[in-house]
Amino acid sequence: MPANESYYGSPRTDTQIEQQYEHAKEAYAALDVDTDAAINQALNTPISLHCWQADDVGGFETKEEAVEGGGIMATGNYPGKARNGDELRQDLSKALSILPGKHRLNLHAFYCETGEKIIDRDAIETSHFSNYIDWAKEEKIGLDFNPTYFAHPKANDGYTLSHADKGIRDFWIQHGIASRRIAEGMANALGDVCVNNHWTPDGHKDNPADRSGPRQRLVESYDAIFDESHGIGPSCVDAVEGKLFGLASEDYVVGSNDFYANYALSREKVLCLDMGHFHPTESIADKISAHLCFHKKLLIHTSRPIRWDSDHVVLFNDDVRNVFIEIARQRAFDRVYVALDFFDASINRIIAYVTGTRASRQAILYGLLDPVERLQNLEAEGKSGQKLALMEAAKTLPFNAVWDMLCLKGDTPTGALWLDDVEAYEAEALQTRA
Ligand code: RNT
Ligand code: ZN
Repeated sequence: MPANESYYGSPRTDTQIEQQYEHAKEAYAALDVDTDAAINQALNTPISLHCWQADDVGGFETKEEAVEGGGIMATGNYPGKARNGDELRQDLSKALSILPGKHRLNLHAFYCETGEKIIDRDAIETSHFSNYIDWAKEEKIGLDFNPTYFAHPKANDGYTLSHADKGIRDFWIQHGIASRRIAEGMANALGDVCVNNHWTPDGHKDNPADRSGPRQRLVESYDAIFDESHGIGPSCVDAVEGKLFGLASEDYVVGSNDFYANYALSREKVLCLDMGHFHPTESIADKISAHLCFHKKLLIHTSRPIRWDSDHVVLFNDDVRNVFIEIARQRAFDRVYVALDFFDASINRIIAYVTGTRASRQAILYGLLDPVERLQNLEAEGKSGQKLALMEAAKTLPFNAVWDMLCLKGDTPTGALWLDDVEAYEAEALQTRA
């Protein structure tokens, strides 16, 4: 192949991309859609990249023996996973270099770097994340955080914050408080806010006789974590994430969506909706308008369940498009935080990051290109047939030309041309990892 060609598509000049864009711009303008504004907004909508795709949700704690599980599991053994913080940051820098738009890094507490010292979860501090803070400054991105209420000996019973044993609950409460201090510390170091998302695996495999006790204890534990007396400022933005079931909690999850929707509303916390955490025929796109009648903000975890909460790499499919069309139709982009949540250990992990992040940003752009004014006017006039037909026609507008323009403005390759770069990185940096 000549030097400027790629197995993954035909590279085009800026002029070619611009010319195609001009045609697309006209097609959208005919429906009152401003493609320039949509590109700008899509580029400026932050997407928080989850650190855990890089190492299959393993974490980097210094500990005596490995502890696994806690309701989530990555499957696959593709070579090259990040073995420490340096490799993780190196991989993320590579991914960021081929991703258009604004990003953040979403860290989990068990990615702390404590050197030789064993420091348990109730005692970790912002200083154990200083390498990430320095890196975030270099990359000019924000940081988000998550307490890790799993993969720990005190999570082996399947209960943490809702455990019947007060000693175990107290340990996890201290971890929750520590996570909030770290989130505040990271936010202040970067002059930003930090979304701190709480998810616990607590639940029961089969027919618990008491469904109420753990839920009441979970309320009390969270109330202790969020107590004002800790003096944690508003730069730590706490969110809570519910779930339908997990591995070994198939029958009962203490922190269900109903639980957290009510908790978040009554305690003024952000409600997190993960696309994989509902019955397979439920769509979170339909839930957004219901929750936004009451909640000020939502955190969306873009994910892709296949038959169950399998956390597959996000693709540009109807589910994720519908979520962002819905947010666009409600003009609610300033009321949602967007974060990714998937992990696939069976493919090149950089490809997983880039594919899932680009798909999420494509869906954001797709939502912003929806001819919402016209559609809502038609509906208001009772022209439901015309509305439906226009919705259908909008699906095949020249979206790709607008996306390519976004890539050009975001200084990244179009299509799948970035794969050449990832393959070079794999040969140079990943294949040497044992
Ligand atoms: C688990 C939740 C949660 C996790 C991360 C690692 O089902 O989706 O968000 O994936 O905390
Ligand atoms: Zn999630």
